Formats: sequence, structure tokens, C-alpha cells
Amino acid sequence: PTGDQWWRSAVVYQVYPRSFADATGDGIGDLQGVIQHLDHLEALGVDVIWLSPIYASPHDDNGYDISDYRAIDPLFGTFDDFDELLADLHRRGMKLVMDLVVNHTSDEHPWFVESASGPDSPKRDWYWWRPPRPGMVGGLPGAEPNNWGSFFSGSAWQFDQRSGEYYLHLFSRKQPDLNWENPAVRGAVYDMMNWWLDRGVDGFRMDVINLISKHPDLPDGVVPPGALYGDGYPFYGQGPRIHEFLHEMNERVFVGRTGQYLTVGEMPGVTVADAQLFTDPARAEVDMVFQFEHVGLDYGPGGKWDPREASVLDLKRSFARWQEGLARSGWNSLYWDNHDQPRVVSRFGDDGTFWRESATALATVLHLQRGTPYIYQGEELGMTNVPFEGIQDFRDIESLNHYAEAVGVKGERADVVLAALRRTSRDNARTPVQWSDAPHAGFTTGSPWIAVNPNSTRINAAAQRGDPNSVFAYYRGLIALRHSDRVVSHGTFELVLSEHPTVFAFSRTLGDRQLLVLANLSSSAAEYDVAAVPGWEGAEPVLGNLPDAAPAVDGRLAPWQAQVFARA
Ligand code: TEU
Repeated sequence: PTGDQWWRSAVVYQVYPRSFADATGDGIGDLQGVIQHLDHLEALGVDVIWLSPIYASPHDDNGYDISDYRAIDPLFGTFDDFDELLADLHRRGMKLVMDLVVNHTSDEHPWFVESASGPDSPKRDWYWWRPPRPGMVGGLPGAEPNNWGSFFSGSAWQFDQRSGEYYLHLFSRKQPDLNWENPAVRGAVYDMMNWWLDRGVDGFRMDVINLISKHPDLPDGVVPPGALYGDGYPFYGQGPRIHEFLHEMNERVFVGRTGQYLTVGEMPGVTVADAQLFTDPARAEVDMVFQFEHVGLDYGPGGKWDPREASVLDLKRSFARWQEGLARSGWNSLYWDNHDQPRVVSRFGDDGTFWRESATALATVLHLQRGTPYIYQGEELGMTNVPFEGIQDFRDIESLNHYAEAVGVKGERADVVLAALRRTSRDNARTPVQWSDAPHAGFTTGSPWIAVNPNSTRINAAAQRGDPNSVFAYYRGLIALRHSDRVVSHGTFELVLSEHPTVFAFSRTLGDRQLLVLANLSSSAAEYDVAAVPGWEGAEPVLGNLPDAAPAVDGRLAPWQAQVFARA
């Protein structure tokens, strides 16, 4: 929310503190662990750190269930640690963006505890309480106020014996949804945001912020084929007052401040048309959004637990539509990975033979688009998905609940469900950062809360930091290019070779300067029509991911080869 849009040339790095680095030896990452590895982030060259939640929490959903927005969870450290981290980052010229989780709180937050104390509680209306369906006995199946399912399996309603009413939770039953219709709720959130900004933080990543405005009637949703519950998304995704709320938040929190801030709304299910509204600077809502279209392309008709292959054509077309849609106003955020997604090199790349090549090719096509790139911890090392052996290896509530419901309630085959979990589970992203080939990858001296990926002996930061041909070095080069070349940060985007089945190619243009990005996103050599990229024959090579290749626009690309050329 600043006029100069400084974040156009910035790169953001996400730290998921639980899995980043453990300084205390309790097996869980912490703030001192982050502080100890700031040299790594500075060497990479990133501008902003987005810190996943560190607030007091019962950790039902690893901190996305907050019981005190103004306290640091002792698992992660103290306010002294926090202030030290913030000061150290600022000294190094980096900014800190906090996670803002205000669609819901923990059920252990004092607001909810008070709300649950009875129908006459002054905070009753801070959450969504509803009586059982007329004529039904509360607590029995089918008596829920509507048929919505939770994102974490089961009904979105939890029965409260004491009052005989239900409360709404789109995520776990320990994450009751706040009622944003109530102005006191909104005021309390804005106060809290101002409190953190006054402490010196540089912005917010807003968790599922496009779900905060619910249609107050809470109507039943359509039950998709094979599903147990109705889909409530049409009644809370981009709900009736969402734009009003985000504009109000901007007014009440950012207007009048003079610092350089960044706001990014996490928005599952958001369309290009929605994003044009959310990110239009004239509307003063958020700077950019996380959209989910490209990370849904490998979902089958049954959703995320019904995986299929995404084609390069699908990926290209999706990215190009977003580039086009936000070309004139608004702004894209660009990401492959975060703490909710499997690892990109395993998902859209080849984590075997072409591990290094595919990790760097995928990085190239993302980082050189128009938008602000986000790197998730370990992505800069080419960290891969995890060979989880059985359900006992998983920790994530979404994965565990899904397994219990699919196998236990729907009677699906355990091996089939496990295969989908191995591919799609969020835990793929949540194993410890691989710092070295030491035991537990140098993450902890204790026993890690989730097992380290066995490939840490081969894939780790220590092995890559001094190696000019490493995935790490390549990411550093991409970040440096965004900083040094305004065509990367400010240029327009145009897809080229748009019908090619495996080559993702585009140009970027700013005044007379142009870049051509060519990447073969497949494990076979690719040929393309040189005539379709006229005038690039003698262009200057800027970057390439195959150290031994002689870069040329000559109609051929080796498996996973990526090359960037410049002219004028
Ligand atoms: O995620 C919201 C979200 O829509 C999904 O990515 C979610 O992780 C799930 O996979 C849906 O099937 C955000 C956070 O990033 C996530 O970690 C939290 O669990 C969730 O909100 C609730 O706070």
C-alpha cells in the first residue's frame, strides 16, 4: 500500500519457522534458528522475509490457529528474539512481512472462549453460532445448520453441548471462523495490525482473506459427485462485503503511514477478474494476491486428492492469462511452492535424472515473469518431495483427516489414498530445511518433529553455497537479474511459441530493451521454429541453466534447458 510500488523489483522468501532451523535442540525450528541463517538469505539476495505464524497457538494447524495475536509462542522464542530478528533483517536491508490469520482464531483464543461461554456472551456474535436445523436434534448427523464441508474433512460445523448450538469452522474444529459482519471484530483486527506495524514490521500476508465475508444466510451448497458435504465456496469465496472489508482495512491500517509496506492476500479460488479488483491500486485493497489456478492444474475431477499430470500447455496458458489480466493495472505474485504445496521439482519437474536442470528451468520461467516472485524455504536448494513410507510419517492435520475420512468413512483403498498423499500432501514442503549432510540435515541436534528427507546427504545448502553451478547459485542469479534489469521488474509480458507443447517461451519488453526467455519443460530434447522468434539470432545471452551449453537461439533446447537473451 505505497505509491512507489517498491515491491515490483523485490523477491520474497517464505520462512516456515517450525521447519527452518532449530537453535534450542527441541526438534522444532525457532526464531534464533532464523537469526542464525540470515547470512544464507542475504547471500541469496532476497528483499523480504514472509514469516509464517509465530504467535501463541495450540498448534492444531502448525500455528494457523492463533490463541493470542500479540504473543510469541514459546516454542519459537520470545519478543527479545523477535526484536533481534527484525533489527538484524533491517540492518541487512531486508523487510519482514508477518502472516495475518484473521478468517479464524484458535478455539483457545480468549475471544472464542468468551463467545462459547453462552448465548448471552457479549462476544457471542464474534463467531458464527447457529442452532441445529429446525426439527432436528443437535449433535446428531444431519442436524448441522447447513451442509458445508470443512477444508480439513468432515462438516464445517462443530456442535457445542453446552449451548445446544453449532459454530462454523471452514478449517479445523479448533479454528472457528470470525464474524466479520461485526464491526467490533474488524476493529479488533485493525488494532492488532496497527500494533504490529508500530513494532516495525513491513506488511502482511493475509491468510485466506478472500473467505472472510460470508453470505449471512449461510445457504446449503451443491454436493459434488462422490463428496460427503456441500460446497460452501459460492457463499464465502469473494463474499458480498469482501471488497468493502479490504478497503476498510487499508484505510484503518495503512493510510497515513509513510513506510514501505507489502500486502498480499492469499486467495484460494480467486479468478483473474476478481484479482483485477483486489489489486487495482485505485481501489486501495491489497498490493497483490496469491492465486491458485496453476497449482490446481494437476488436480483431477475429485480435487487435490485425485492427482493427474498437468501439461506444459496448461501451465503456460494459465500463467499467460494472469500476465495478460493484470498487465494494465494490478500486480501478480508468482510462486511455485509454499508450506501448503508439494515441492515443485517433484511436481512439475523431474527430481531424478534432471533434478538440477528442471529445478532451475522452472525457476527461470517463474522469476522472469512480471510480478513479485516468492521463494519457499528449500526451493532455492531444489528440495524435493518426501518418500513417506506410511501414514505414521505424516503430521499435517489436513493429510491425517483426509486419510481417516477416505479410508475409514468412505472405504477407499489405503494404498491409493497414501499414493495421493505422497504426491500432494503439504508435509512434502514441511520437512526440515536441508542445511548440510550432518545428522538431521543440520536442522536440529535433537529429534526433529517430522523426519528429514533422506536425500539431505546429497541435496543441502552446504554442498551448494560455494558451487557456481548449484540450484542456489542459479536462484541468486535470477534474483540479481530482477534487481539489475528493469525489463524484468517493469517490462510487459508476451507469450511466444504459444502452441508449443513443451517449450515455455516469452518475451519481456521495456522501451527498446527486450528479453527472450526460452525453457524446455520436459525430459526430452525440444525443437522450435526459429522463424517464430525473429531477429533473436545474434542476441546477447544473459542467463542459462546448462553450464556447458553454447547459448544460441537456434531452434533446439536440451532436456530442461533454459536460456535468456537480451537485445537493445
Ligand atoms: O491455506 C488455505 C488454503 O486454501 C489451502 O492451501 C489449504 O492449505 C488447504 O490445503 C486446502 O485444501 C491457509 C494456510 O496457508 C494453511 O496453512 C492453513 O492451514 C489454512 O489457511 C488455514 O489457516
